[in-house]
Amino acid sequence: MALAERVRYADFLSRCMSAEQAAQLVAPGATVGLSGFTGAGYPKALPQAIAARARAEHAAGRPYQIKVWTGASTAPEVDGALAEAGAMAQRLPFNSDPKARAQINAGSIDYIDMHLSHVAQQAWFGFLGKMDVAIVEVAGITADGLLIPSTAVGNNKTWLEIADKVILEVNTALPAQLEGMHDIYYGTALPPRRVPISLTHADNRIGEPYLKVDPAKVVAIVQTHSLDRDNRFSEPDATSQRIAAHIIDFLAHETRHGRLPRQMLPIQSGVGNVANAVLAGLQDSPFEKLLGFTEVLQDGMLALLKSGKMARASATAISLSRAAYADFVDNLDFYRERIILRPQEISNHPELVRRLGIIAMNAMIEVDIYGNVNSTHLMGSSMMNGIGGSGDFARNGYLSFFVTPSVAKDGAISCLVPMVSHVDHTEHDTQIIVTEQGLADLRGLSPRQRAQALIANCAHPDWRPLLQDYFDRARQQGAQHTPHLLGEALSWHQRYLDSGSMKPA
Ligand code: 0RQ
Repeated sequence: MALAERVRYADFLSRCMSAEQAAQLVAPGATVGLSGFTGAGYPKALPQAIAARARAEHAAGRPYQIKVWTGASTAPEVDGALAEAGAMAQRLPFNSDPKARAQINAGSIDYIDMHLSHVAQQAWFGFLGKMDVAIVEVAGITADGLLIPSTAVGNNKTWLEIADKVILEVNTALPAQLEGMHDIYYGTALPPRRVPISLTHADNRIGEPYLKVDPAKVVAIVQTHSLDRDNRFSEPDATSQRIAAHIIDFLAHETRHGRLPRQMLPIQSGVGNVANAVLAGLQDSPFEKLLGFTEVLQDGMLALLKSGKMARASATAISLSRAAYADFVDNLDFYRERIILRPQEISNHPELVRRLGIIAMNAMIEVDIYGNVNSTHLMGSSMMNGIGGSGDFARNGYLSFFVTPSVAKDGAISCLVPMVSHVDHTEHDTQIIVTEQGLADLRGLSPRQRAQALIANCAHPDWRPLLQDYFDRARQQGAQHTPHLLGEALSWHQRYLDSGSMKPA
């Protein structure tokens, strides 16, 4: 498709150029705001052209690195390419790319792992420094110079506002009928001038379908024609299905006891196989007219919309497998009525998560016997992905689930441990912990009661006696509010690092 069909704002046509030319506009040391959220809506060409420029500069003996801010994770063409070229000095707020992760853990990229709802406002407050260039993928530009957003909104509104210069990647592979799906809220102001966000139902529209940009800041328009990465998941395995079944039984139980309204509250679901298994489980559940209020809309939620089980879903990104994307494009008129894509400061906003009574479901790495949750670090020091939106939803939701298989690495690691090696969600922020073994409802329990519930319901049978033994011995000495044996509390992790298993010899 010709670029002119997508770029209807005549002034911009003279600013069209190749990705290589546009990469020359990104100076060494620049802070660059990229579009992109969980493998959707990221720029496809510029990051690779910047990586090529970095390699050329390095070959000529000149330094070249940039600071990269996004909505959330991107794709190999972005984080992978930039990391491989040694082009990233700083990265925030979320990464799941293995090449970038390796450099973060080697200490060569400064990684700032943030709550996703915090990013836009902290950028506005000036806490993160100044942004030089925003590089934002769009589906098109209207005759009035408004931007038709892509498959993710993320932090694009903020990047377009705060950056000195803007480069737009117009992706002609995106369906033009995306127009009208987005809801960009321009009512956020800085304290002390903030007003309540007037969203009272998950499916309210409170903004406009377009992103705005000051045309004077647009220094380049680059055409691309390629799809988002294939966001594919394996079929739910037996462990994820058991975790999902525990959650769905629990929701039915809570409804029967009047602690959940009959009309199920809106659902947030983290990414991954367990999340997809829960959504698949909801397909056969008694709940009707479900609503999604989440950050990433994946295959499982699209299927719920398609079957009519879910009425509408609000998110900041659509990350689909190729097969689900084909269905999405074929039925865009149907989905446009049912999907609302918002900036991540709104999709993840604590005010809204609490007001709407969201049911939050997120995966974790490990949990300790008192309910502190580690979502980010392997063995205390090694970054996996980041906290993402898990804290935005878990802390403020009506109900919050954290899920994990009870063991990792073929049983060498217990995911329930005496003390977590890193804390993302404290005992005050967690409610319901689920493994394939069972579910521990920690609401209203004291620390000692929590420990007993977690050990009895969530531990793998191979590890339960060891956890019980730790807890029993801790109960025989020291203060008894949160009994611990400090000399032993992290010994399980140390043993794994030393011997490849947490189990005592
Ligand atoms: O390592 O691949 O080397 O074997 O950790 O584990 O089982 O592949 O985990 O894909 O379900 O992700 C928490 C990371 C789970 C994810 C996390 C090892 C394990 C493996 C990964 P290997 P799995 P999943 C919405 C909300 C934070 C962000 C979030 C995440 C690797 O869900 O990033 O919630 N969450 N966002 O072997 C040491 C343990 C371990 C362990 C597993 N206890 N100790 N290693 N592993 N358990 C989305 C956004 O916010 C954008």
